[in-house]
Amino acid sequence: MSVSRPRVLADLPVGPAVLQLLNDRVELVPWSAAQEPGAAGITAIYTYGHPVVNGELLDRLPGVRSISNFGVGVDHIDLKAAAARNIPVGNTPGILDGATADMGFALLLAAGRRLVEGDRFARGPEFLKYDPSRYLGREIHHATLGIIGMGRIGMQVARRAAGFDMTVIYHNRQPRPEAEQTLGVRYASLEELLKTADYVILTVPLSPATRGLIGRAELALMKPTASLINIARGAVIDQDALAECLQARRIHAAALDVTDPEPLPRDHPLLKLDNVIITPHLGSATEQTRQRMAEMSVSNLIAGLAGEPMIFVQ
Ligand code: 8YV
Repeated sequence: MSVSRPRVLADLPVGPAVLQLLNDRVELVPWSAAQEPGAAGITAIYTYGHPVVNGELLDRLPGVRSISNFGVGVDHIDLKAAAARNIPVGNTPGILDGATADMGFALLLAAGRRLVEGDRFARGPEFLKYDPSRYLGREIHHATLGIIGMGRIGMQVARRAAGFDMTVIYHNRQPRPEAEQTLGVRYASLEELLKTADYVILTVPLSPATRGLIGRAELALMKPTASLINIARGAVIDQDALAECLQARRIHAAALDVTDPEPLPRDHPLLKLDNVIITPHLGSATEQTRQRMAEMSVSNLIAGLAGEPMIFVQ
């Protein structure tokens, strides 16, 4: 006798680690199933990647009792709309801070030292003779790092910066005295941070307050030798303004692990520039961290389907 499995809406495919943990306990149905007759039989949503969950979608899925997100950022989910319908949202907080901070630091090093440009050149036909005057970058050690967003990931970035003898300043909605004490970082206004830092790294969640936080005016405050690193969300930066700024070489470089949209249209101006590094949202992309994210998000999904409270919540 076949037992019917709970139907879970997911932006497929969800990846082997998740599938293995689910072990056929649920029936994953594609996002398009929300538009079809039978949508009422869907009892949970599993967000892998960043499919948008809004009130309109939830209204089409009256059977949904919980949402489980693979990842910590939940900006693609309308939390108010979920709360208004008594739908709990689980995510994977804490586990990916180290991996994401590592990636931020990798991008910082790569931007400062022109690693990707150098790699391209070293493989190309023009590299026929070593020339010590080529691809001079900017120093990282003893430089000033400005962290925008002193949350869990920002703090991990600050810890790494200490090993490079960097001076660390930060901007946050509220000053974080405990971070100042334990990490030796100093609070700065956004303006001071942008004017002072050699490296500006974005580690804020995307919210109405942070959307477009770095626009033309903010980029204009940055030093011509400074680099901008984004491991938050693409929409925190006005990308048109950034492309103009990089085209005119008004800052040293940018390194973006996130863009808006993701991926960028293949003809986007940012993709044509040599002073920008773009990676395909690899912040938490280590085997270990993504495995743990799969475990946490599947635990949340199973708990939600059983009508139990989410285990991991922001
Ligand atoms: C995730 C992320 O891999 O957790 C987050 O907020 O940005 C990423 O590291 C991504 O959300 C997967 O969907």
